[in-house]
Amino acid sequence: MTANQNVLNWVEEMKSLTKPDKVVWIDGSGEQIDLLRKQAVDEGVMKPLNPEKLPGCYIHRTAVNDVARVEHRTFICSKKEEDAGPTNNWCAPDEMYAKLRALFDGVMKGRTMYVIPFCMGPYGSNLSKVGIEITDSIYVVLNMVIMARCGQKALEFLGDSNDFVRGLHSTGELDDENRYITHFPEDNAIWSINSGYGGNVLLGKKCFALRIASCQGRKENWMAEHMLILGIENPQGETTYIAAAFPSQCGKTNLAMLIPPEGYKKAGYKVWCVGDDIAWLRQGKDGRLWAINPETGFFGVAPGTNMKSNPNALISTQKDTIFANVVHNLEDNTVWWEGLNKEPITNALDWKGNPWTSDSPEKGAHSNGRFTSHVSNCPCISPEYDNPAGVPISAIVFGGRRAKTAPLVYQAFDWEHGVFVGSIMSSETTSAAIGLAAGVRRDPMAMLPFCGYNMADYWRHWFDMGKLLGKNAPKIFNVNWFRTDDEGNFIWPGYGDNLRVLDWIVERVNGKVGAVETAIGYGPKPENINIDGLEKDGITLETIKGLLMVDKSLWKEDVNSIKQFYAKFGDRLPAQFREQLADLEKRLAQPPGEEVD
Ligand code: GTP
Ligand code: SPV
Ligand code: MN
Repeated sequence: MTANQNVLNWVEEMKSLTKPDKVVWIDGSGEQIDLLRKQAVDEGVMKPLNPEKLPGCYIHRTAVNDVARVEHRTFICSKKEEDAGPTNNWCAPDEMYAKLRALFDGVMKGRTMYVIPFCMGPYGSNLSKVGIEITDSIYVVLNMVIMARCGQKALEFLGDSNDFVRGLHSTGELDDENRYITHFPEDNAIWSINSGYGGNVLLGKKCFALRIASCQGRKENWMAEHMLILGIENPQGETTYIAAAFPSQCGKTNLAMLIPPEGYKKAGYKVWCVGDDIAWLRQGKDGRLWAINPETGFFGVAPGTNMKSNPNALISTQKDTIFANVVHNLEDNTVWWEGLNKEPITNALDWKGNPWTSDSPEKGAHSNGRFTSHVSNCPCISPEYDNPAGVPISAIVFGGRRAKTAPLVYQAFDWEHGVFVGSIMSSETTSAAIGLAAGVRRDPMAMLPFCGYNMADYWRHWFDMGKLLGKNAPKIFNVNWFRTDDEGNFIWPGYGDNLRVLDWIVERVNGKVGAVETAIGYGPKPENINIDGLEKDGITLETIKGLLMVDKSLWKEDVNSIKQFYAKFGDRLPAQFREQLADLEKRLAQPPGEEVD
């Protein structure tokens, strides 16, 4: 398929290490994929679902010990430990290669080795990059062809260049004590073994597009971020693009595909999804920051997805989708998960494959059960999604799950303050990774598990990008959809109604609305959050005032925990953060500020 000697040599080397019976190159053709789907069904890797109700859809189950990312077994193997930094697991490259060579030696005996050339980003974009994933999992192949541009064209885009990311994966024995998700940023290499769960094995996604790409971006003056990208089109037909970083399972897919509330729809607002998980951002010729979505599919959380919360995501899963770890409804050979609908399920298998009904005490789907579907299935996919230039970003939004401290929305005073706001992000942990302690953890820029180098250097890169962009830098905001009342219920209705908050953000970006200065940033005047039509949810101006309230005593506690977190980085912590923190403490000690324009 290629004459590129760098590619051929590397594939040959991996072949002699893993010793497969057979090698199959993925060319990206429909015929080959159809055959592989049939083969996967024959091998019992996945089951075809009801062809009338869910055409082209399949259900797969991972091993029960293999349902999410494994942060404790994920390594950044840079030569120097300090280059991985205090938030990553580190191992010297030689040591890790030696350990993994032993595990990979002969691992593909009796198996087929698939070679998947893929391109992250639109062909022809100066932001796009090629990777090659070698795997012995047909499930990986069938997911990769949804999630990335795969096959012959990716090799053509690479030409005879040696600049490609080398991904090696084997499901091995699925032994969780020998599970390793390892990254060698200095070699552009990723080695992953003993897992079959998407986030650990679809190497184009978190491993390449965030961990390796974050290192590449630092060297090449661009950014790889855990961000959705969406466009908001106003009734005049002008579209403003926003990139938003929320930690795993904190609402990126939902926000990226939101359906405007009735009033906005009637007025002519539209929301376009460019991406739901990852953004690569670079300064354009016009000086602004432009973003592409390097992926071509959604690897979305199934539970909670329904026709009310996220119709666009649900519709995206109604054809040509691979489901993992959800309920298999045997009654009509379809899928189900908690929060899909209230239909009683009488004859089904749960995510582990055991008989299950609605009366069973345990949940039927795993809370990290996922769907893999192509972006073209999404009714609101942006017409700009495949544009090699990307889309210009006007606002960057950070957010997390905070029951109390963080208000519904606030704006950073400027870029430097915005980087500080991103660095102090924190969120309640979710089931997207195995073995995380329950509670709140710091997750700067939603990149804690995904930054491929020392986070202190990563923040410095953010400051440098701000300098580069100057007056063209996007405005930075923070949101929190997850404040709860005393009974633990979410106060803000969320989902489609989040557009009401994005509306304020867009108005701020376009200089059309004022704000009030609070201790933590610029907040909206409560009456500037549009609540028309929310009376039915019991939302009043008073509710908004409550949601926007900055509780200074909680923030003072937060300052202490920020100091502890920053202390991990020692002298490497950017000096700007010490100033920002001192300014925050000063503001927390002062009376509230003035209204500003
Ligand atoms: P990853 O794919 O893990 O990166 O997750 P994500 O950030 O894309 O999160 P996703 O949109 O899949 O949402 C995760 C969970 O949060 C789901 O259970 C959603 O129902 C819930 N959720 C999303 N948006 C909102 C919201 O505005 N309010 C509330 N209360 N829940 C939300
Ligand atoms: C996340 O955990 O942020 C995901 C799912 O998007 S995974 O691909 O597993 O990382
Ligand atoms: Mn994610």
